[in-house]
Amino acid sequence: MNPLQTHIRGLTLENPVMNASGIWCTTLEELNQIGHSQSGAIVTKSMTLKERNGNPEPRFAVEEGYSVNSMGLPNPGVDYYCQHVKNLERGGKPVIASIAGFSVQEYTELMARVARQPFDAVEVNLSCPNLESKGIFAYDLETASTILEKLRGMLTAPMGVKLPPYGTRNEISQTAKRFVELGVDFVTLVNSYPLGCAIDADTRKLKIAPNGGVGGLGGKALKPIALGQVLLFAQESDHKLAIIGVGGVDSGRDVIEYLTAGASAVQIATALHTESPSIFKRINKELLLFMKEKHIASLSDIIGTVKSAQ
Ligand code: RRO
Repeated sequence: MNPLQTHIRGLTLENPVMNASGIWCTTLEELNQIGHSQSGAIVTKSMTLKERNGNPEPRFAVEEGYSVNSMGLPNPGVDYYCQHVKNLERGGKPVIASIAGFSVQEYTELMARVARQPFDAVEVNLSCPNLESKGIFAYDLETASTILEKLRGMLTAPMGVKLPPYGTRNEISQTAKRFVELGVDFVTLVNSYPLGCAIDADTRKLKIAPNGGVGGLGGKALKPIALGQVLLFAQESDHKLAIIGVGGVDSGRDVIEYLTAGASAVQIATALHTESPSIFKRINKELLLFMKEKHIASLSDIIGTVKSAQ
């Protein structure tokens, strides 16, 4: 048996580490590179109905311990991904389509198109931090529920939702319980924290240009925030939602922490950008070594097994 194998509802992954939407996954060439790597799955850039150039540069700053971005959803459009998914060099891995609309109707249209194609799951992005005038759909549970109720009926494959960090336990509890009722299969926790900022002390300049220099905070600084969301979503959903953890993963130990908190898999964003898709091989090697040292035969032996500090 493969000790790294894991499951996200109906999906089987040969290992629990994959790219996060947005990193190394916009063009066919990048997606094929993920396919050839030791990633456990391939996630696309969030696709919109029409092609987008995204925000003006500079729009992504990688700093010591964190990153800030305001990409603004640059992507070649849903038809590009629908056309290329059939020929993707996927290396036997599941392919997850990430979709991002600007209205309920747009989400419906996007789902109608991807549901007809050989994607293995759909991750509905309700948490893009960088659409200045639009707000974040996930922070409005009623609108989010309207979208997800419509989409659920259109897809037989697993449907997940990418969420932003929430500020209260109550919001997490209400969201988790509603998503279980709506038949959501998995949640991806979390998207970048929406109001990050990086400034250069020498020049006193903001490091990214769009949206007044404020954008999504990712990288190591996001990890404790994301871990808290994973822990609480697992508890508040009574472990009925599968969870993919994302935020600051760049070692085998990080993966163990997310799995212990309740995730079944993790995604990598900032560290993948810095290190390239060879990162998956390194992290899987670290994971295997950790498991051997601790006599852990299978990842299912640790998922959701967090212990209290006393
Ligand atoms: O493209 C982006 O600006 C972006 C997206 Br869609 C997202 O979901 N998260 C993020 O940090 N940036």
